[in-house]
Amino acid sequence: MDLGVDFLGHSIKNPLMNASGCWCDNKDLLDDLLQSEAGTFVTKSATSEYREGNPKPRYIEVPLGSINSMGLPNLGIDFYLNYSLEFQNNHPDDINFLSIAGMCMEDNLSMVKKIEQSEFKGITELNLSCPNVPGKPQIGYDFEATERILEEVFSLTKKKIGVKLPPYFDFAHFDAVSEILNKFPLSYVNCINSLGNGLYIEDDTVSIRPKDGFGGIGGAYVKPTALANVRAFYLRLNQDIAIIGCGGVESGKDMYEHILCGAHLVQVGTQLMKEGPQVFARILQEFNELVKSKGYESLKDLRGALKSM
Ligand code: YRO
Repeated sequence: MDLGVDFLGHSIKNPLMNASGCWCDNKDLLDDLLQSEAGTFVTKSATSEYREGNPKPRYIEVPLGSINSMGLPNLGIDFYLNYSLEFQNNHPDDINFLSIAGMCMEDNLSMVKKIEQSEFKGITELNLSCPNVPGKPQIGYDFEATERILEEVFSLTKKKIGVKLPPYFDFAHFDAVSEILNKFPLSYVNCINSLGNGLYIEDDTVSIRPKDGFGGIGGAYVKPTALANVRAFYLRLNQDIAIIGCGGVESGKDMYEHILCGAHLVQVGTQLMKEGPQVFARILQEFNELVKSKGYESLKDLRGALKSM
């Protein structure tokens, strides 16, 4: 089957890519993604300046997934923007995603301005798990702050912007967030970021050093939550807002389920960290066999086609 996707007018050779934060924080890792079978890629969430991030160990793999409290280690917006500009010069028909997660509103707005003033033709992903005022939850869980940041961002740029959302668990929250997102000319939403502040214990001890062991959960643990969020937003958002699915994708079947729920593109995080960039070729092959056996002739027929009982 032809796995090409038309994503907001850009043609992408297949729907698979990395999840932000995974295999994308420096030039060598990003170059590995370019060499892989992934259809496109997203860079590590950037801040205005370089950040060392939290003390290690800050990421561990566990049998059913991963836990992390990386603390936003990144090379700063200039590096990821320059990498993206060089990429588009060398691959004029392709696009990539540039993720930003400012440490405060000003930080986000100055990065958006910088991107606006550049020749960047790809899509900016605003990570709504970025810090809010101390004592408040992350922006994505503070609906007034979510609306405020989107108002500010869209007042500064005409370029394409998507948002990375944390997982939501309540229909009232799906409704409230969708109502806000539908007010803006958003390109897409990406569901989901890691499931916040889990705790993994080994030998009576927490398994990562920062934050007394609390960290974001990824992998098989989060797939049902990820699929629910993809589906919930697919059913509520304006038709012209695309969906990226992220969470628990280890196999062609997982990728298939995300698209069935409404995803246009599908991201691989924990499994990419476990297996390396060869993961994309394997999942794509498994996906291809599965859609063929199910009798689908195009991705368009599959997308959103989840059946009710
Ligand atoms: O710790 C991280 O850098 C991190 N880990 C995640 O699983 N998701 C994220 O969005 C981030 C970066 C943003 C933040 C959680 C550190 C505020």
